[in-house]
Amino acid sequence: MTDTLFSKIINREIPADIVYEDDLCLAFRDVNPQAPVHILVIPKQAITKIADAEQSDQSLLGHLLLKAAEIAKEQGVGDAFRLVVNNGTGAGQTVFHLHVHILGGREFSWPPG
Ligand code: DGP
Repeated sequence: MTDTLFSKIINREIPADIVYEDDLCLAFRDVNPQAPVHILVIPKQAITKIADAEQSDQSLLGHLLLKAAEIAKEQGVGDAFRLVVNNGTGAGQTVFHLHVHILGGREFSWPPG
């Protein structure tokens, strides 16, 4: 896949407010927050979107979700937080490097818009 803004954040070519990093993933605050806590968790291995993930990505995808829940807890949002993965332009995906949004710190309604 082609490089995106998020590869540049991984490579420290553009700045970000990084809250967590390990060998597999990076988490940083969204530049356009939609909630008091809005963090993106991305794999260092670039996957364009969740629909393009493969069986071999199973453990990486599990890692992203487990870390997202841990980070939400660390950020003090309690039990009320939302994880969102937008897939494709029609669903609101604007950056084509898989990312899990962690949203917390406010009330959420359902269905989402
Ligand atoms: P999505 O619409 O699901 O593809 O989400 C992309 C998110 O990425 C969006 O909420 C805004 C955020 N974003 C875009 N560019 C940057 C950037 O350069 N830095 C940071 N921290 N976030 C960005």
